[in-house]
Amino acid sequence: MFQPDAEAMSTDERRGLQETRLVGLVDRLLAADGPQAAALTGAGVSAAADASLDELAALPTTTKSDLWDAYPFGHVAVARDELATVHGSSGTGGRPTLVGYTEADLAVWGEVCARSLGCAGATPSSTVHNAYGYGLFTGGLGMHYGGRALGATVIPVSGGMTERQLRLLGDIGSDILCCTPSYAVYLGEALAAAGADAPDLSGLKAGLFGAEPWTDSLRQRIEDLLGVVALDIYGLSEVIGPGVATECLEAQDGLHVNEDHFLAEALEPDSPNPVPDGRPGELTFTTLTKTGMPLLRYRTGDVASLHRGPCECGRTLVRMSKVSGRIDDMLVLRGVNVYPSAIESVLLADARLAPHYQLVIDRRGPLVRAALLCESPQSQAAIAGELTEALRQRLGIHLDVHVLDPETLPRWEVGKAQRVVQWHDGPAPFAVLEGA
Ligand code: DLL
Repeated sequence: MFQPDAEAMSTDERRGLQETRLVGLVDRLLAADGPQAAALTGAGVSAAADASLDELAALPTTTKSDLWDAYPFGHVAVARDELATVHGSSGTGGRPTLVGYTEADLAVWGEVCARSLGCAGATPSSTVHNAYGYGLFTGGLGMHYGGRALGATVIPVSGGMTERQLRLLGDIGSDILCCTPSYAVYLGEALAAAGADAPDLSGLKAGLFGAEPWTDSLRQRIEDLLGVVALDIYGLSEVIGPGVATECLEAQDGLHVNEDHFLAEALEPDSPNPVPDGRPGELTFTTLTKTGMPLLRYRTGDVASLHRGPCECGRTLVRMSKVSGRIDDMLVLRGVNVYPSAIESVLLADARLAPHYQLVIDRRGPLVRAALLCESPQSQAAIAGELTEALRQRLGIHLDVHVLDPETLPRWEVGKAQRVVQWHDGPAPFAVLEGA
């Protein structure tokens, strides 16, 4: 553990810390007199002492559209010259979101990302191969600061140039790999394709894969391809970036949320109330210690459940399940609700299929239809039939399944995989769907 005092703190002591920090946060928000101060006074909280953890559900929530309404810097709570840097997300299908960080925020970010690396077994003697993109995206620099805070050696490779990545991994002998899960698959396939010329990656022990949803089935594929323990790391720019929550090497069972900095709730849809622990809800975070752009009860749109109780690694932090999807990604197919991740699980249970797929949501007619495009070198018609049946039996949905030749579907060497394609009108997004 990078910070055992914080990560393994007794839950009572942590609650006391959270309580104090919540009051401090509300104080900062009221003093900043921005949109969240208006929401607080609107909810009857005009003094920081009025806020308490017991009454958390009475405090206002914040949404992405609140951030857009105050774009770019309306939620910044310090003088502009106190901002050390700005990151953000390009907002696939939406508008960009910008997040300002003070020096203090950057220090916290380094610490929580160092904790994530610690979850993967990294130590100051580790070498971290960081293939998350460097730039406005938080993945690259966040894990970079984490590696530096840990005292490890960071290789700032960023995304792309796969052949060079493999060579560096072998030559340097890095023990920790950081990248998206889809890129981990890509690297693993490139390694397998290199055959006898493949570099020796036996030094690689664990990977921290995140920034996009992925399933336990994909974990298995990555572990087989790269010979690493594959761990999930979660985060979002608005809250800080990577380092919000991470799975541990010991249990690989739920992501430990750094809740001394990011108070976690799972909320009922369209309601300020939490769901019971263990049930899926909308992940919502309060940034207890942030100063640049602190957020109260920020609704992430990501769906997961929270679990309390001891973990074999010794951390006492609340754990979140893997993210099953984003609220707005949920598909309703003939009345059945399903997240793309459930489809991924069924697909990857069949070892004959490659871990690449595209889900096309055909919204041209009154009835939403969906097609699943995947790849296999063998018995394509038979596999398509079996997969259609497996999806019907396990998820109760009907998809038009197309099994294509290997290497036909898109790959993402840089950035996040876009597995779901919306088809509203115009030509088919993939030739195989022409005439559908
Ligand atoms: O993706 C931060 C990050 C970088 C996390 C590197 C982990 C590793 P954004 O670009 O703002 O920040 O995107 C945040 O990505 O709301 C989720 O929908 C999704 N996401 C991030 N991590 C995971 C994950 C970074 N482990 C959005 N599982 C979030 C599922 C994830 N979804």
